[in-house]
Amino acid sequence: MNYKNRKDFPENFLWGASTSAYQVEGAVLEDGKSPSIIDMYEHPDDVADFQIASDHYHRYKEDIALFAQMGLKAYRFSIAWTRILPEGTGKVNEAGVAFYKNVIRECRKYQIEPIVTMYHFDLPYCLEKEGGWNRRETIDAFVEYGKNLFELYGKDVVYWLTINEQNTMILHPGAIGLPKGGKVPGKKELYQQNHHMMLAQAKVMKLFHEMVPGGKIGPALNLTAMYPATCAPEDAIAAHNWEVLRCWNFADVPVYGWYHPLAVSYLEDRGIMPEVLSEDYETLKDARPDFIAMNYYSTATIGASKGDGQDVAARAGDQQIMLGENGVYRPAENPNVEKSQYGWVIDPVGFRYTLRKVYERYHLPILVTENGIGASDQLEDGKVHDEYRIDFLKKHLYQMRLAITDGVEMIGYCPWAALDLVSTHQGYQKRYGFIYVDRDEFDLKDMKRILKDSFFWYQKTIAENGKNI
Ligand code: BGP
Repeated sequence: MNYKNRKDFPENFLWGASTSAYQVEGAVLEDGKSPSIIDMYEHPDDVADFQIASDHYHRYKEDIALFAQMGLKAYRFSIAWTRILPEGTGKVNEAGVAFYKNVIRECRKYQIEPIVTMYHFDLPYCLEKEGGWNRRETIDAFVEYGKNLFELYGKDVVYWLTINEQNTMILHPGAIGLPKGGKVPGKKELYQQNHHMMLAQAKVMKLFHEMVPGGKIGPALNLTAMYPATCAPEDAIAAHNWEVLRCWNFADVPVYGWYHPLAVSYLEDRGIMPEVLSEDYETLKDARPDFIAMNYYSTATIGASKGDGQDVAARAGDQQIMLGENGVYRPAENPNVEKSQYGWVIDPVGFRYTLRKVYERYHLPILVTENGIGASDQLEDGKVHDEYRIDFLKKHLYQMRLAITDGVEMIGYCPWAALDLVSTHQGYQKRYGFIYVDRDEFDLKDMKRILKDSFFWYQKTIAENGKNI
């Protein structure tokens, strides 16, 4: 729909940026922190690991001062469970507690709203060794971790995210790494893990509302609209299949307390329905998020499964992510969209479309917790001319402004990433930040922070509250 006038971004719009603990902090075994699964997983030999990352653990003051200079109103970061409870449960590690107190205090010093992700792919390894999310005990461990966080930081943090991209962890477990010599768990096991995470999330949201009056909490999923490859009805059904199985089934549970009926039929038919106790439904129904957080990078285009052995293919540029499923859907090319250097579809209009769908479905305000373009930025004469990033963000914000005009209620926008950090499969070759971190894969150099052109563009955009968009 075209409009004569576009609505402005809301006055208190949270212009932010994001990171996650394991990708930015480094100091993986410092000050009492224990390893998480990410630290123990196998990663490609030719890219940086997470030992040092961007050394944010030691440089957070300098980094947050730069975020303030950029004008950020919000900083989304994750707390490493393994810094707070190195044994997964039990004894609290004071040094870890102090680190995040300091991060939050620095944010508040500059009137930056801290947005905390409780769990960003980094389950304590000690819990994984005992069975991880396969066990119901891990639900209790997550609730205990949540209770600690709400006691420690509930007074200072309003916005909380439970679990980052649960759908990625379940649908593409290899995307975050695999245990050494290990194999991807089977689907039945993964959906059982999913159910336990759903219960953990519901219990934590309930506890949060009891412990942090006035606070707001929500899930952070990777959500994306699907296009049918053609106007063939079979393609439309396939696109709907995958949209439900990939997105709505993960967001319906926290909001409505139910598994989508299409997903239940699929799971039962394939013999991979998790064990669900009758009291579990009460637990799921007993909790509700205050908002939906979503990570958006791309849309997908979907054709009907042909069952000819060629439905499944690796996502372009990413051998860890297999797309397509016999009898469900097969991925298709979309000739109407561009792609990034890494083969990711660039679709700003799809962003508006996804925002509309999410709002229409859940009637909850939306916080965008990731969006951005990974590129091999080049440092030349002390500058990084990342005009492709400016172009990407500008186009996405333009479409978000249209979504706001459409009536979608937006809380804020936290692109990925506040500063350069380790990409899980491409290390520092693929960068996302507004701030360049001067290190290579293995040569740490001086880790100097250098402001990219996109930094100044975002600074101006925030100062004008998006009027230039
Ligand atoms: C999201 C994750 C982030 C980040 C981002 C970019 O799925 O939540 O942690 O990794 O994707 O991904 P990549 O670094 O693989 O390009």
